[in-house]
Amino acid sequence: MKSKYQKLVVVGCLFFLNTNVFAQGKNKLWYDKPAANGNEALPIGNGYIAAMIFGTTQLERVQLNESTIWAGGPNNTVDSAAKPYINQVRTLLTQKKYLEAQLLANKQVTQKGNGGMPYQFAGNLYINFPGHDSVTDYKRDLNIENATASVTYVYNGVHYKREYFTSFTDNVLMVRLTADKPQMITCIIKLQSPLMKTVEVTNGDLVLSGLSSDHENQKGQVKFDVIARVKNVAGSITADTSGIKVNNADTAVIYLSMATNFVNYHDISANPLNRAQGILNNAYKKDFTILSQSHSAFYQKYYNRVKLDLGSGDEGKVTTDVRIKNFAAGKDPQLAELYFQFGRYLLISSSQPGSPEPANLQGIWNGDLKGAWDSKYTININTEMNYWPSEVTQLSELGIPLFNMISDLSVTGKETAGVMYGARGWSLHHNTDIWRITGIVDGPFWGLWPTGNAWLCQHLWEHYLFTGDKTFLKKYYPIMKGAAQYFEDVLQPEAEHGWLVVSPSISPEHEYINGKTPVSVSAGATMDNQLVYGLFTNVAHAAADLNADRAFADSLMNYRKKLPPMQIGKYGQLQEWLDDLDSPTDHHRHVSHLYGLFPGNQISPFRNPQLFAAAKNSLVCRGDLSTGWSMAWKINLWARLLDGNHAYKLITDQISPANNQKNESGGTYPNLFDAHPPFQIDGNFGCTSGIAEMLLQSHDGAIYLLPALPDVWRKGSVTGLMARGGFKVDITWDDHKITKLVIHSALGGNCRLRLNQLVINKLLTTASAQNTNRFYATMNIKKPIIKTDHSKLGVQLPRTWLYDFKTTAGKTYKINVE
Ligand code: FUC
Repeated sequence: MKSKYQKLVVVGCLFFLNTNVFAQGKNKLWYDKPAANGNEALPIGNGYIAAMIFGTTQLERVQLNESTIWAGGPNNTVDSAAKPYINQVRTLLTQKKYLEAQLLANKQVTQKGNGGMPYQFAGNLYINFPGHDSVTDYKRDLNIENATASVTYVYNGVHYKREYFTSFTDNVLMVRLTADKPQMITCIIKLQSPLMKTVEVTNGDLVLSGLSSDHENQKGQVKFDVIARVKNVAGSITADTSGIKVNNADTAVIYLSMATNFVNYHDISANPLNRAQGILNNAYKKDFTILSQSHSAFYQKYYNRVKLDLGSGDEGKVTTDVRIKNFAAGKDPQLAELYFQFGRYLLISSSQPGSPEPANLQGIWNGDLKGAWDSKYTININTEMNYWPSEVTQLSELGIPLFNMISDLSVTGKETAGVMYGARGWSLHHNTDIWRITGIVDGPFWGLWPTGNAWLCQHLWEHYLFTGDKTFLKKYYPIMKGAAQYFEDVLQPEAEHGWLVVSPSISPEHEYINGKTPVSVSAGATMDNQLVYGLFTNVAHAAADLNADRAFADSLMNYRKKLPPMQIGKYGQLQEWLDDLDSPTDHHRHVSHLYGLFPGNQISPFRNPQLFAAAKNSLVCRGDLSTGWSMAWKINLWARLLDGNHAYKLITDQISPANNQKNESGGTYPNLFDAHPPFQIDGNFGCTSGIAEMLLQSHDGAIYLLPALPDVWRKGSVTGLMARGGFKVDITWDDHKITKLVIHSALGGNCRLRLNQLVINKLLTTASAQNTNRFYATMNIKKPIIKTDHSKLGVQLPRTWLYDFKTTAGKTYKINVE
């Protein structure tokens, strides 16, 4: 037996060795107190399971999530009675009887069945440490460089440490409890859930079995199991249904697995207990350190692909909640770097290639049975925004769960297209859930928007543009085609010009004034026109690249000719609707008609400056302050408007302390989660994408380097951002000038660069004419209709230089720019 002194040395070494395992990184969130609520707790996850760590010393709470625990069961919400009313609403809109159209839609073209099922949290893991109430030297952190969290404090002269991660390689939640003196770990481990059916002890394991909720006439059918098992060094463990008791251990490691019966949206036949036991038995064979190393190595394969360096800020000096306050006051601009990487961390942790579900409104971290907007998928901006950073920040594979969902929706949406609209192809409205519902959710003001298929398909096309993956394009082409067929069948001739328009529809969640009454239902909203125009163009290009379906592509081009052009209204604004109905004092959070500027590519300062000026006028009128996601969208829009300082101003609006009392005020919670309010993760992802757009853009015929650099980022570097056509770009800049440029070409082809500076380099030739790289084909759009005085449409463009160089697939080019 070891002497007490020897044991002390061993435990002490382990304790401090562990500290080194989780090396101090620049990109850390840290705090000096436990979380008082979910907006202070720290998120970890692996795309299947997730947890929120509160770090309370006496009663630790770890919120548990499993991405497939949703209320209800397989169903769809197709309204078989809607079709004749949809036709009547169309007719009323053609006759410009807007109010009548609205009233009829309110009654008959509205949610009839359920409004989608909520995503639910699994429950909580509680760890009770008797007596640990007054502690000193408390620290809680989340290291996003290796995806681990920890809590340390001193109690009664003993240093305690807890470490947490959700293993990417073994799919378990791991919690290790250590102290710098032997036999100091005494605690009780419990599982609790509002969805609990039973809790049992089987061979020392604590097993909680639960069932998801009934909701809006749907029976809860997702069965799940959570299992906790403990491995201890020294001391003893006993277990009964009240929990697992650890007594006087040197170390205790909790292994926790979770699983459900969910197989896919129409199959819930799996055995959750077998699944959870299988996962746990496999992981339990491995020690904490081995699991931790493989977990972090797996994570870093994604995370390390992009590095952003904006210099040194206050990261080691002040806690993250204080950094947020300082940032809002104009200090510590480097916090944007942490926020950027935190968005990437959240995507890696909530959306893995094999994840059954894409990231939802709360990512994977909803802590309620019925969270905000059911914690499901809102397709009129929020779901798409979640995936804006994936391609450009080199996390392309993480889009796969979204692509899988689109594939499912193309099946469930076939019924909606056929039964509700009498059309081929597939369609859905502004919401869906794990069961892939496609009917109308909520009243027509929100739900009568059948254009989500076009927006989702943009992600399929963009994935191809970034990766050049033809196998992917071939697989998803029929889905893109199905969406296009739907619009071929439903587009309606508009009375005045004969343009083909989506009718009935809305400009998402917005209304125009008809006489004195606000009305939302409309025909030919600008966003719909842009979405359909983009879809038709992309499908035709896809057909050409696949050398297939020529006749269909030609028919789409014919339809495209008949879509409405964009229109510039009397205030010099880009019109949101077919008629000039915009108000210059309108601050609505949705900026749907600016889809063409971002994420679309139909508005360009170089190709159609008048539309560019009109989009800018619209955005100026809308103002800055809004919900979290709205401000995140505006960061991207201002980046596309080539105004880095305004984009940065919006980053400061977004990264400022959240104020829950004020609706639509945005902001950031202490744990860096974005506030709608309440917490909604799209703003995190949107801001990460916006920062990338400030540094690199590739949607407009060239790779534009540092297109919207704000004054405060005078010096810095970014490596690993992706441009369309498979180009990986590393940029270093000083005094706002590029000093170093490295480009890796994965696919070969012409590389066209746009810079704000003159470069003399033998490799580069001055570019003219069309870019020959097929991933850089720009979209020819229709000439806008202008109903304003042209003086409102002047644009001051930056002086830029365009260069070409030929690349070979697999080669890296260091370009001397000085
Ligand atoms: C849309 C937005 C709301 C919210 C919800 C989840 O309906 O208009 O602001 O983000 O989605």
